[in-house]
Amino acid sequence: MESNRYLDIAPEVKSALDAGRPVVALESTIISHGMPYPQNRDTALEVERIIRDLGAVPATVAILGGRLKAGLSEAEIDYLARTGSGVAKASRRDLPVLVAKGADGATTVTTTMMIAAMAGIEVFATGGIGGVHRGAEVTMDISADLEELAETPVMVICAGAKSILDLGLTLEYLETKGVPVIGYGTDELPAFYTRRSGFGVDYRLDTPEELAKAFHVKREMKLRGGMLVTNPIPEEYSMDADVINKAIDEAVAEAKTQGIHGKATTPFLLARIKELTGGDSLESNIQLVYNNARLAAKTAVALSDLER
Ligand code: PSU
Ligand code: MN
Repeated sequence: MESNRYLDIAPEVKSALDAGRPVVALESTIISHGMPYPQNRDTALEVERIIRDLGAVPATVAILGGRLKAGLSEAEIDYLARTGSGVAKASRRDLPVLVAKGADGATTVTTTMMIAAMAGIEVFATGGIGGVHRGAEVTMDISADLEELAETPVMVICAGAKSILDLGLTLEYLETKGVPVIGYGTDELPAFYTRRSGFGVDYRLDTPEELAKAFHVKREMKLRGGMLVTNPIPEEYSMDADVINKAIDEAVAEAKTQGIHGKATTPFLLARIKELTGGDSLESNIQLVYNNARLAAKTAVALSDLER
């Protein structure tokens, strides 16, 4: 990979990459804007442990003091967790100014993919991605995450998308942009808190080896862009669809009444859903992230076997 004078790769991550050993990237907006303290810190550290236990190296990504970081220390993760929304949520358009100012930023799916690709990391685990918001035909609120998936060669493993988004339009957008949407062990797009959405995925693949092979082939063909793997939440942690959808509808309506827009929309909706479901959604959220971390670690291991 091309060197980048603004990028710091943690020593452990660097030596794994140099040796062709598996590495999994992790985002930091989920830490600062996605969960309350201290669950956000504990989850971020546990995700790293899960990945290590499965033989891969975790690389949590963020911007600290204007440096693009691939791999954080425990103290840096704790800092992002404690500071919460006091850290800027950094998407693609935010990078130049944050770096020029020497500021901090929590990376979204978009910027985590960008920094992972700069570092040479191919697999990235998170909870949910951004997408086409409900009402986007009027508001034009479409997450930069979808554009990044079209451009940047990183596999993103998530639990589908929350129905704060218009899932049908999100799939249409990804189709237009040429992004493969894979269901892991399912033909149906998972809806984050629930295993089903009623929308089909493009392909079902059933093993980490199959995921790795598809990504490897894409790379060998030099095809631009990423791949979206949607991994359903484990049955025992999935939520009642009526309960969660009612909370989501209410949160979306409140955002509209209060005139919330731009980068504040997603964090507002996530926080309101958490309040409306009284913390049940937080436990589901944590468990699905662990589940995605396990799949990402196994896939990174399979990919490094193929590419070595
Ligand atoms: N959706 C979730 N949880 C999250 C996010 C989205 O279910 O934490 C975060 C991710 O960092 C994602 C970002 O990349 O929000 C998308 O923000 P926006 O919709 O403003 O693009
Ligand atoms: Mn948006």
